[in-house]
Amino acid sequence: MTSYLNGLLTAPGAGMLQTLPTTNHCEEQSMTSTVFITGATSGFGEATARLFADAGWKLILTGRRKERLDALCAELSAKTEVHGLVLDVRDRKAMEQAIANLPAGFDKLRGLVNNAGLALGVDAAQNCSLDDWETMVDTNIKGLMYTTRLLLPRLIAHGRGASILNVGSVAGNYPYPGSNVYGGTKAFVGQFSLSLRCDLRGTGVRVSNIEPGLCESEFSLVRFGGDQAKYDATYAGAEPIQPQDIAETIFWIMNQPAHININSLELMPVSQDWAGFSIDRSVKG
Ligand code: NDP
Ligand code: 8X3
Repeated sequence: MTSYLNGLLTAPGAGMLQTLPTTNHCEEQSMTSTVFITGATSGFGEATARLFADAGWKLILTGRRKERLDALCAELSAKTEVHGLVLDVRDRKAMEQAIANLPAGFDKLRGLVNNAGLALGVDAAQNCSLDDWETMVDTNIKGLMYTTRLLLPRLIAHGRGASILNVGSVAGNYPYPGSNVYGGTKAFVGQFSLSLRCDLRGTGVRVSNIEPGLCESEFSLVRFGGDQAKYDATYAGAEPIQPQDIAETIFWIMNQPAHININSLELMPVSQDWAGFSIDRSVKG
């Protein structure tokens, strides 16, 4: 379900009451815009791809799972032009090659959604696997870094109205047991987003970081190694945010008037808040 109808763009959030006219929303509306979305084979990335397709944007979609990517590209091709790239964001050479060789018609970019990412495990640091830590760093930090650096020239060439939307997390803002390296990678995303804004001064390119809390997606299956019971327990009774909610938030941020930059946007389901400081009461006097 999309939340914009007949030229009306709706502010983010479910059950929206407030509608905003698209007129003057962005000077670029009249052009066909292209957005590059990493991690479009499930969750936020897939929902975001669908929403931008409904709005007529051209899509460059990436992910490692070819079958899923092919199916999505085929489906969305009925609505817009789509270019699929089976890519692992950790593979710098493959990223360089794919981005250098974007086909005509997809080589001018207005938007980048740096979404591909993952968490592996919730073990205490002293019990974690270094391999898992490296995978999170390579994906959430280095993959995002490669994508951003390689696409920056195209976004700068677009200039005013272009935007980079990074997907951070509440885990980058607040520590919780087992967030260790995952939280660290998302803190990087937040600080990198702010720093990018400084470097892009004068280019017209905007940078935003969304920081979602509990959202229902394959994220938790990946995090718990495919354990469906842990997945179910994570979301039970919590009414978590859905990928469609995130897609609408991303769409709203990237379609703000060209003179506005949403620096960061943190969102949680109403059911989630902060547990408060924890205290170890086993300390012997
Ligand atoms: P999903 O697991 O549903 O989606 C993750 C996407 O990232 C998939 O499309 C996956 O595709 C892609 N991906 C993972 N690793 C790589 C890689 N090495 N190269 C290319 N693509 C990769 O999870 P979400 O949609 O929930 O997560 C999207 C982002 O949102 C992540 O950055 C996550 O950290 C963040 N986030 C998630 C929250 C949640 O509670 N769900 C909350 C806050 C932030 P494929 O496997 O095909 O490569
Ligand atoms: C995912 C949200 O709270 O599991 O980034 O870290 S959380």
